[in-house]
Amino acid sequence: MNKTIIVSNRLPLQVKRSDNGIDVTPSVGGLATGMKSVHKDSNGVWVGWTGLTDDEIDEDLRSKVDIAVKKEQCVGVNLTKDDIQNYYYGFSNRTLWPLFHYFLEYTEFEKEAWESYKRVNEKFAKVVIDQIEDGDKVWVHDYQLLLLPQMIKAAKPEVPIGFFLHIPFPSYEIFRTFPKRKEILEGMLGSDLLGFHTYDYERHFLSSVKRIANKEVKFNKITHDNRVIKVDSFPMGIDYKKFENAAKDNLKQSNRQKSEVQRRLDEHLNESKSAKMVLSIDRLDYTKGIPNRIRAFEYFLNKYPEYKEKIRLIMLAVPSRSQVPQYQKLKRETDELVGRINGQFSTVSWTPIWYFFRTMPFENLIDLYTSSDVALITPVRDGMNLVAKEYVATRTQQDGVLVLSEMTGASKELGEALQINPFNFEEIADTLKRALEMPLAEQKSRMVSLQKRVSRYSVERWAEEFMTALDSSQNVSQYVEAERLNENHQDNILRSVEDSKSTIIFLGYNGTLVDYKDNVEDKKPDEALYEILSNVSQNPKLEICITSCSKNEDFQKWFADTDYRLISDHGAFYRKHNIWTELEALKTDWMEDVIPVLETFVDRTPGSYLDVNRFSLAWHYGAADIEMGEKRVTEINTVLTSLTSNTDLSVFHGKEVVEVKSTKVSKGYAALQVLKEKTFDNIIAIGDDWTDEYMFEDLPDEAHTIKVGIRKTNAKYYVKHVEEVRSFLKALAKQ
Ligand code: ADQ
Repeated sequence: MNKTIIVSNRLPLQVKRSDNGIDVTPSVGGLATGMKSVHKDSNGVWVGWTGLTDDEIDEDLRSKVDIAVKKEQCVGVNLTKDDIQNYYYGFSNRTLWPLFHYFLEYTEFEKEAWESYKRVNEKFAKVVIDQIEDGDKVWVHDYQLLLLPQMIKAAKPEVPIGFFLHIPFPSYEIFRTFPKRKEILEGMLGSDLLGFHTYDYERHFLSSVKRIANKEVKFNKITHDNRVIKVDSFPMGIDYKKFENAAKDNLKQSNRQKSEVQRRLDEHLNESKSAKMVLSIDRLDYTKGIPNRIRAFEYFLNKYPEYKEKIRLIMLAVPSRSQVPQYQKLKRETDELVGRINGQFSTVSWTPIWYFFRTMPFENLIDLYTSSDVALITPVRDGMNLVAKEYVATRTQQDGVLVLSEMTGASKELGEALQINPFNFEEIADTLKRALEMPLAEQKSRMVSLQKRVSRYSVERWAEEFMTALDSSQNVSQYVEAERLNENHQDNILRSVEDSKSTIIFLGYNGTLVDYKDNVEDKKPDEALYEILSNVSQNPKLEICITSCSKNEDFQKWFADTDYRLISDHGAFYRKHNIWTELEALKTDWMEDVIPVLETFVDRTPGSYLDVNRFSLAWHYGAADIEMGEKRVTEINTVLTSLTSNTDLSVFHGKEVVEVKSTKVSKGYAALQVLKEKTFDNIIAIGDDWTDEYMFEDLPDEAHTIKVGIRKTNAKYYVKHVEEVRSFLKALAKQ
């Protein structure tokens, strides 16, 4: 059975040394729940680090770990202490994490950590590749493994690879500062589907792909290495039922069944009718806006003193990445702030902040969620924030108010929450007051809408939709309507040649017969190509016509010793039996009027330039800022269309170029002229660029048309590479 290989930095397991060797317990986090249908229920495999480094265990124990994790359908990637220091605490958490959360001042870049990051991604690649069997798919998770998709794709090009980023993707202006920006993008582009929590992250990513990696982006699709990569947003959900049911059970419990935490919470709430509780839960991370929240709470107590002795902020912070200096600093800062405020405001019977610095069992989380009137969630940057959704799921009486930072991914979905800017203390304080005083009816109407949405888009649904999208991303024909040329099609075309009296084959040149090159010298035909063409031309039923944008002088040099028909200069010149003719006596006096117009665009668009050809003008914007270039294309089109109306001039938009030329200069037009002078009862046309599209369109319907590369096309079939064109020609020659 085909399986999905899930890859994340950590396995969803707790592996601990115990007296009898090794103890493995599955962890029950949100991701593991979401992945259940992909992993446990369908024979999937999860690849990741076990949490124990090579230095901590010997060979004997290692094999015990391997056996124990295998039982859980997992495979461990062996990492050393040094890997964890450099790849995990180093590059992942001191470089990528702060950079992607807009903390440029915390972003360190060390070569050693980068090298380790590459090395560890390779270690993961090796383990994943070992697991791959025919028909398998791979789903890679998160910022620790950004290079992995490309490493897998290079070894296993046919395997569908999905990637999901759990943290924000920063705007281009931030991402561009990063020394290894291109390598990171190339790594991610090994995927067939890239998922983000929100549309904004998706948009930021696409902008960097366009501007830094210089790839063709159309809507949410990227063309890269002859593949179409799909980018989409999949907002991650939670295991809704689990939280909802636990909250229902919590309400039903008798006094005796209550936990110690619940009893303490009850004590506070029973102190007076107006006692209120405000909750915050997060990992102790500088992205979560913890100091801002405490300061805003201090501001609140000063501004609204009537709440003293009535309100309590319960702050639960999970220890996290304590080896990274910024986290140690944050811990000190948080301790000091809590100490100061408690010192300043506490009375004999009241402390304003209860601060817990530890993880808590699930039951206690539920105690906190169900007992709090308000959840105050104030990250300065957060990919999604699941705590906000968990709070919503536990409010089974539909009361309670969610105050949520607009800098979280969750804020995009949770429109009924009271949203705040985490940098604005006054706004936080006022919103907290509003939340505390919100009438029950309003609380309910907001909570009902929130619950509807959060329960519908659960973590299971998230995983399901991602997998469905991964399956359909494989279907390139959704994007390219042409069919991939297969053996059957090829046999049909070969048979049509055999059955014909006389076949003409139109062949594009740069990008069709030779790999695409900019420089004339590099475009010269190689010996293998001469031989292939010569073999094809031995067949008396076949005539070759090479069509190109190149200049006729170059073509003449390269093909002087042959008798092929040649069409050069976009279709302006034609050679037959070694004699060149101009296809039309073409006027060029229109250029005087159009050049000044295009020059104004050159001046206003740094990096663009004007190419004055013999019969055409081309404005190239490939080296300009790509988004500005595309904006200018719309302007240019408007200006030129009005300028060229009532003339036989046309405006063409190609890849990073806008071209003005006579409608009589086109490969399609030239090909039709060739067809007029001799009757061919069979036509084959192969080409790669946008000028060939006019030929595909103009040729009779029964022509066999083949596009090279994955782009939208008028051709019937497509192949991916020049090599495939060459092998098609070899097959043709063998006939
Ligand atoms: P995190 O930054 O870890 O995740 P979050 O989405 O809030 O942030 O998830 C935290 C999880 O830990 C929640 O399920 C919560 O219940 C649990 N938790 C928090 N405090 C706890 C405590 N003291 N004891 C026990 N459990 C606790 C990253 C990104 C987020 C993104 C997620 C998922 O930073 O933006 O939402 O991945 O993609």
